[in-house]
Order: sequence, then structure tokens, then C-alpha cells
Amino acid sequence: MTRAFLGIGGNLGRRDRFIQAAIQRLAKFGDVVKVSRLYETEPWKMNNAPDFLNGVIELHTGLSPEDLMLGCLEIERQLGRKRSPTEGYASRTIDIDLLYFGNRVQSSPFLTLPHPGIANRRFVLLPLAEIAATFIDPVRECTIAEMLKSCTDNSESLLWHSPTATLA
Ligand code: PH2
Ligand code: MG
Ligand code: MG
Repeated sequence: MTRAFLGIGGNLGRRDRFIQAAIQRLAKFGDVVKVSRLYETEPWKMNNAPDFLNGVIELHTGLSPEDLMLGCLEIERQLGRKRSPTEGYASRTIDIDLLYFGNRVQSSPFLTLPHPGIANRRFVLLPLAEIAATFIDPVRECTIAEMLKSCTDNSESLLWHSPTATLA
């Protein structure tokens, strides 16, 4: 079993429900041992896009990183993610990113590990630090807490509170 960390986010529709549905489906690939709280985050390198909800989970899995990645892509498809051929980032119902796969370091067209964007993205580091502050990045050889401290991305990321149901 390998200790994997996955980033989950989306900015279309009922964002919290899509994230919950993704986590339920990811549980088929192993044991979901930790789930961060959700953060409402400013779109990063996107113009005129709705705000995201972002979170991170820890999954212990017996799958290979490639099979886990394929499984994530299939869940994205099931949950209505439309991939457009245009350049740049597009709004989406759900995005599942493989952040770390144990200490694995690899670079291939299909899958680069660790995910190359972690250090520059507060929307990843904040929830990741919540569940894995002492995990050591195998490339940078520093902890997630240290990476968060030195992160220069100042985009807003705020703890999200699920709207309370109103009484009928
Ligand atoms: N994902 C992106 C691009 N920009 N911004 C936020 N706040 N959250 C994301 O998950 C995100 C983003 C590409 O995957
Ligand atoms: Mg992403
Ligand atoms: Mg992605």
C-alpha cells in the first residue's frame, strides 16, 4: 500500500457535492484515511471564473500511480467534467490531481510526480498542510508546512462553511 495525496477541486454547480461524490468513488481505490476541510479559493491563473472549493485527501492504495490516475480521470468524466481543447484552464465540476504517490519521483507525459504545481499554489498547500504538515516533499526535501510558509501565492483561500439548512 502506498500513501498517496490527492487534490480535489471544482468551481461549477454544487461544488461540495461533486467533491463528496468524488471522495466516495475514490474509496474504491483504497482506504481514504484523511480528508481535509474545504476551502473557498480564488481562481488561480483564470479570468472571470467562479470561485473554487478545494480540499485534499490521503489515500492508501495498492494501485500503481498510472492506474490511480486513470481512475481519477474516469471519476472526473462520470461527474461531468468537460475537457475543452482550448489553451489554459477551464471551469470544471471536478478536478482530481495526484499530488504525491509516496516518495515517487517521475516525469512522463502522462503523469509527473510530485505534481509540479504544489509549491506555487496556496489552494493546494493550505488543505494539504492541514492533514500532512510533516510530510516531506521528495524533491524539495522540506515539509509541507515549510512549503506553505515560503509560498508566494497570495491568492485568497478561506475555510469554507457549508451553508446551514434553513428551516422551512
Ligand atoms: N485549478 C486549476 C487552475 N486554477 N484555482 C483554484 N483556486 N483552484 C483550483 O483547483 C485550480 C485553480 C487547474 O487545475
Ligand atoms: Mg488541477
Ligand atoms: Mg487535473
